[in-house]
Amino acid sequence: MNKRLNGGLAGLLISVLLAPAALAANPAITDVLTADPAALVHGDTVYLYTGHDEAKDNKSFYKMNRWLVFSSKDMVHWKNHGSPLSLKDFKWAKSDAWAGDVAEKNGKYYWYVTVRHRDINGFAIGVAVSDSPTGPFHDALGKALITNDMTTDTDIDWDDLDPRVFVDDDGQAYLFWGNTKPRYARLKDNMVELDGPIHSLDLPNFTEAIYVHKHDDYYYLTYSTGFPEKTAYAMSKSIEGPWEYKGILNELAGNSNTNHHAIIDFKGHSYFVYHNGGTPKGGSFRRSVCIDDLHYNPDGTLQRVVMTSEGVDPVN
Ligand code: FUB
Repeated sequence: MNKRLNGGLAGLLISVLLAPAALAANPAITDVLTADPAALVHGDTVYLYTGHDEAKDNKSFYKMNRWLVFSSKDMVHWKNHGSPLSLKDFKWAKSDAWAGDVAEKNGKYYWYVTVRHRDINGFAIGVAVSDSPTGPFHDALGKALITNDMTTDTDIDWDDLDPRVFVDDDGQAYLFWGNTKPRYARLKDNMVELDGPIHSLDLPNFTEAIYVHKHDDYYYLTYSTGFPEKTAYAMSKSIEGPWEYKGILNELAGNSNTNHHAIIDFKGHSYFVYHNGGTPKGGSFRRSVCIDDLHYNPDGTLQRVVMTSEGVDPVN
């Protein structure tokens, strides 16, 4: 073999061998703008459910008409499953396909979403259902599950948004939601009816994006606080509280004035999934999902999230 060719092949081989494995980076999704992440672990796969920011710039407000689904087996490579749910799927909705959350129950997948109601003033929460985590989803009720006239103790019409659905170890499902005032209610086994009254919670400086998860012996309630938003958290031994406030979990998310998040355990690691405006021309109305590690202290408290450009390592 000629010496030059031999050197070229050897060089190629060395560079292939020394090349780093696929590395993650934040934002984790860059081919489309993604906001308000929700995440669901099913077997060896994570499903990521997001809103779609379509605003042309960051000067005006949100332009959001549909939701998106992605999946990954390693937290680094994400498959785009397109948009199996949009505003048009809710005949009673007017506009604003805002934040949602997904849970599995009895072999079906329930996607709770925020929209503005066409006939009842204010924001509302609808629920879509599918036999598959990637859809197609359809309106499970043909009407809203929560409307603004069900919660009359605030004088704003955007207090019924940002649903978080949490299914406890005993199978009981709970819906948490709210802006300004955090609320929750039990869900019936059919996942499309409330099972009892709507309760209010008392959390310091609550803005929105309430999220509840369980890890080992504790329940964690995380939420956006202030504006621009940081993420704060509280802990409890019971899903019904009382919740003990523990402080800030995540600082301002760069150039995004909102800080919507989800928390999952997957393949032995814990993750904080959030959004910032980290793509070119990104910002508060042009957001992108990011993923960083979440660490628990031995006493169950949470270490403050370190938001990184590098993102997380792949897991197998
Ligand atoms: O995406 C619209 C709204 O911004 C969400 O409902 C809030 O949580 C905030 O992220």
